[in-house]
Parts: sequence; C-alpha cells; structure tokens
Amino acid sequence: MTITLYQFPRGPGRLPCASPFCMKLETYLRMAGLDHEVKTILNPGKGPAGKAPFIELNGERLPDSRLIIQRLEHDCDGRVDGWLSEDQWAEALAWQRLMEEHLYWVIVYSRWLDRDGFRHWGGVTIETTGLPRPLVAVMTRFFRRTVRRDLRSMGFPALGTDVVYRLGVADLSALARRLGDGPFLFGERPSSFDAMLAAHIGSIVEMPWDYPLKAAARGHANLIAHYEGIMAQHFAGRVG
Ligand SMILES: N[C@@H](CCC(=O)N[C@@H](CS)C(=O)NCC(=O)O)C(=O)O
Repeated sequence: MTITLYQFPRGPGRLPCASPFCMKLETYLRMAGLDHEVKTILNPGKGPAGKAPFIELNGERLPDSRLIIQRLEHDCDGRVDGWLSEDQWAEALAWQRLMEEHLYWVIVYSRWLDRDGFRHWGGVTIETTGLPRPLVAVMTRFFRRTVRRDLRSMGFPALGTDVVYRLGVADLSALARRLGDGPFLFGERPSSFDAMLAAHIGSIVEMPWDYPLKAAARGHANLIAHYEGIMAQHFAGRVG
C-alpha cells in the first residue's frame, strides 16, 4: 500500500498542521501504523474535492478525511476503529458533527473574522508558508471575504464575537464532559475520534495569541492531557 498525504504546511510552533482535518488524518495514519509520505501543498484547489487534506492511495487520488479514513479502515480490517460497538459508532458520529461541523467553524471564525485573531493569523500564515508578508496580506484579505460568506451560512458574523465564542466554549464543555477521566473518548482504547479531538484542541491552543476559546480549552485539564498524550505518542520528535 503506497500512501501520499497532501496537506497544509507544519506549524505554527510544534503543531503538526493548523488544519484540524489534516492533523486528524496524519494522526490516524500514525495510529494505524500505515507508512506514508507527506507532501505539503498551499493550494487545495488542486485536490480532488478542492480541499485539504487528500491522499494518493496506490496512485488513486481520494478526497475528504472522513472518506479516506473509512476507506483505509475498510482496506485494513478496522485497524483503528474496528473495536467500536454500534452504539459507540452512533454516538461518535454525533461528536464528529459537533467538532467538524460546528466547533471547526468557531475556530475558522477565530482566525479569520475575529479582528484580533485575523491580525495574528497573518503572522501564522507567514510562519507556516514562508510566503512574503505583502503577498500574505493580499491573500488573506482576499480569502477573508470568502470565509465571511461561508460563515454567514452559520449566522456567525451577525451573532458577533462574544456569542460565537460562547457557542464554541459550550462545545468544549460538552467534549470535556464526554472525555471525563478518559484516557480516550471511548474509554481505554483510542479511535480515530481521538485523533479528531486532539486535532481540534491543538488547533485552538497552539495559536500564538490569547482568545476566549483558547482560555476555555486550557481550562479543561482533561482535554489538554488528552491532546498532550496524542502528541507525545504519535508526534514526539517525528513532526517534520
Ligand atoms: N470534510 C473535509 C473538510 C476539509 C476542509 O474543510 N479543509 C479546509 C482546511 S481546514 C480547506 O481545505 N479549506 C480551503 C478551502 O476551502 O479553500 C475533510 O474532512 O477533509
């Protein structure tokens, strides 16, 4: 099996990738022990669904982290998630929707629409892409308009920053309660949903500025311990 993972650049700091979908998929590949090569892209438009991440599996390009994990789980006899019961699967699906269809957009808001966040996000983009500051300034201003349009479908720009963060903080409280003493979302054994959780927490707490969502995540010791555990086990000394 030959796998090439196409994803956004590393960083900021020690974060494997600022995109939670990319970090989730890379974590999954490491959990599954599947050899893979990582190729960095800046323009996801070249991928099969116009988004990052995507993979090349034995020469075939496949989009969407969820569908990719499903396919690899099928091909590898449920190596990571095969032990989950049907009830756990049903519940996991709801948590996935909370993280990837709601909390993710609060993260997007924090980087692109929160005025303070957007100022720092430019710096993060320069750090991670190595692109020159003037180009990043033009690019981010351009993409900000697209992101604002995307977020309008959630009603976020009209709700305003305080309310949007309150919604995200509630997501984090729910996740913290579900995780409890863990160590993983579904008890003693990790699943791809733990990769998803760690990727979202990393995406929040590793941003180099302070904002309410980050303070809330930091306030949940179990979410931080879970993230640190996944980082230590799957990325210690191996990000790069
Ligand atoms: N459902 C997709 C979502 C992927 C996604 O939204 N990726 C974002 C980065 S976090 C992206 O490529 N955005 C660029 C764009 O929409 O142009 C997955 O699970 O892979």
